[in-house]
Amino acid sequence: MSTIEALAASLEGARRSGAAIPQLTLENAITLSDAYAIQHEGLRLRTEEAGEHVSGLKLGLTSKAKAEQMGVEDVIVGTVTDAMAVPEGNVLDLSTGVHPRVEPEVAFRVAREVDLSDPQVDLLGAVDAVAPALEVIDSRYKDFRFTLEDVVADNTSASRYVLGPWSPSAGDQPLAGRTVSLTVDREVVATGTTSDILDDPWEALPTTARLARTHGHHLPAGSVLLAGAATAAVTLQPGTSVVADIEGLGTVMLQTKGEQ
Ligand code: OOG
Ligand code: MG
Repeated sequence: MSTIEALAASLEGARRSGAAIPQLTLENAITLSDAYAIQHEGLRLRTEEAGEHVSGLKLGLTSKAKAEQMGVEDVIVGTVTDAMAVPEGNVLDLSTGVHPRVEPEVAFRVAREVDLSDPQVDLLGAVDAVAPALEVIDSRYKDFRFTLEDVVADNTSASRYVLGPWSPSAGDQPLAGRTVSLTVDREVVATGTTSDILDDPWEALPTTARLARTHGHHLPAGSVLLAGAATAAVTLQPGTSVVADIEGLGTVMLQTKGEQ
């Protein structure tokens, strides 16, 4: 059994080289708590050693479509950094990725600093805006296959994200029941509804607070929370234009380039 540090380093190596590795759980007995320790060590490599800054948190597997696609049922949490944020309008170069996929999401802005270790934390009350988002996920494992513990260790496959326009929003704005579509080069490739995200995207706030408290995640002021995909993810190809449209919230676009 390798150490937490060695396993985190092998995932980070796969991310940097673009060469997928075997699932950690094939050779190592990893508990969920070990998996989050590996995730946190991977984040430490990216922040303390590589100078990235935490820009928010993300939930994964909050929709049935995603749970079924990946064969993993539990909701998971990961961390995103400023290096993962792709400003809308920038072209994402895919030549350094492993096997990226894209999925449509709802994002929340958490305006003020919150103490996620506090069981009484009012994360919902700290949200001041909502936006359509695209998440690029890129598993560091071969064939994009993993167990719950593998994907948690791999920071929930986090790779990149793009945010659309923020709409000011307090917790009372209805967000359930809105149609979501994902379009690649003007062709609709996936559709769903925001109700697919935990029945209501607002549920992402208490869910994040609970998972963050259990697994030791933090959120600086002004950070983003990605609530999870509403549809299955779609393989991202170079030289394409991807748009997520969320009814009433607007659209967000990502353009890609790179070698096929
Ligand atoms: C795990 C990450 C899932 C989501 O929105 O459900 C996720 C994966 O599918 O690789 O980000
Ligand atoms: Mg996602």
